[in-house]
Amino acid sequence: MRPSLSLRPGILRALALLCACAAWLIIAGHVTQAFGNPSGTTNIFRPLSQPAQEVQELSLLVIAICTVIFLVVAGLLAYTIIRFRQRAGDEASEPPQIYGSNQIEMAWTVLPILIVFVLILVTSRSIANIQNREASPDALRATVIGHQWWWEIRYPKLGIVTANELHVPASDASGRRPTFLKLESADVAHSFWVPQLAGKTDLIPNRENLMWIEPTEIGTYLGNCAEYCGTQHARMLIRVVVQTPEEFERWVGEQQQAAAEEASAAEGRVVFFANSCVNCHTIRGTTAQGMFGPDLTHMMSRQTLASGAAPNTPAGLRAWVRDPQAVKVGCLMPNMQMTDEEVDKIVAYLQTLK
Ligand code: HEC
Ligand SMILES: [Cu+2]
Repeated sequence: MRPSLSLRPGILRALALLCACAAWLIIAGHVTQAFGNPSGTTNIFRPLSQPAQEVQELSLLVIAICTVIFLVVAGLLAYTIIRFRQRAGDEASEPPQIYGSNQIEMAWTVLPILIVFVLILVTSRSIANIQNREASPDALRATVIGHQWWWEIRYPKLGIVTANELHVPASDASGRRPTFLKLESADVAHSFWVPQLAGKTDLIPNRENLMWIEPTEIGTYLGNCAEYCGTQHARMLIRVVVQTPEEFERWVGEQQQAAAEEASAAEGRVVFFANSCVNCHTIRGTTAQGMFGPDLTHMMSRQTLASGAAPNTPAGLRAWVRDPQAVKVGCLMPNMQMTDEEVDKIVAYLQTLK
């Protein structure tokens, strides 16, 4: 007799339904996140480079082992529930009461230990493979600094500073060209995550973290900040542009040059330097040396504005300079309250920064 249970089947059923809904929401949320956008460019199950491939192989093995365990346990449970359920006329007689079994106890102690041991071994092997990779002296090195809510990208040896788009050469038959990244933060914790290239690595204030990538396919890879860092965390997107070694060299050459000085943009330059833009932005070769916002020396070479918040088109740029708060609410560039005329002039100037 179980009066307390049988009295409230309605409540129990409602609770079970609630749990099922919660579980479904959590699973659905993870699946949508994993499969992200339909083109698959942020799909964790479609790695295109080391170390993401190594991570994926390990994950598939772990998922496979867990699936087998789940099927065995759930199968036995379902079998027991159906086979030994209470049938009509069972009330009177209690089933035979058995005390334990040493064989079964041994089996369910030893088997899990073996499984966990295998998982520890394969996981340590993958971690070692990824973390022990040494940079050759001539390897490309870049520093990525997380800011609320954009990425500063520096190539110290090459003398390049840019933002939000990391350019790297592809490895191919002619040579291996891994890029070693030093990750830092200017404010709060962020996390660098480009799913098709590598796992996540955090950017922590007052700390240097290291990671490497070695893409082999030309293309643009998309990523996100993966550690909640404030209002515009969701629009702190990162692009990794993988180029042939020749294209990469050309890009390096262009980025190393000082800013262009085109006569047509003289008026806009005056407005830019008369405003406090210079306190937050650097334009190399000029007196603008601000470090708070992205380096604008070659900003027209970038595909997007404000870390993927808007496309880098004349209209997008105009909207941004007019009122960044309308494009990326809460971002750390204030509305500069400029007249239409001033906006036009500044945008004309910015467009010469190729
Ligand atoms: C208080 C500091 C500050 C001032 C002043 C400021 N900016 Fe910014 N600016 C920023 C920050 C921070 C960002 C990055 C915002 C983000 O992505 O969240 C930014 C982004 C930009 C970008 C996009 C760059 C890119 O590649 O994504 C442009 C262009 C820009 N600012 C132009 C200007 C101009 C023009 C002025 C002057 C009229 C100006 N800024 C004044 C802080 C400032
Ligand atoms: Cu972030």
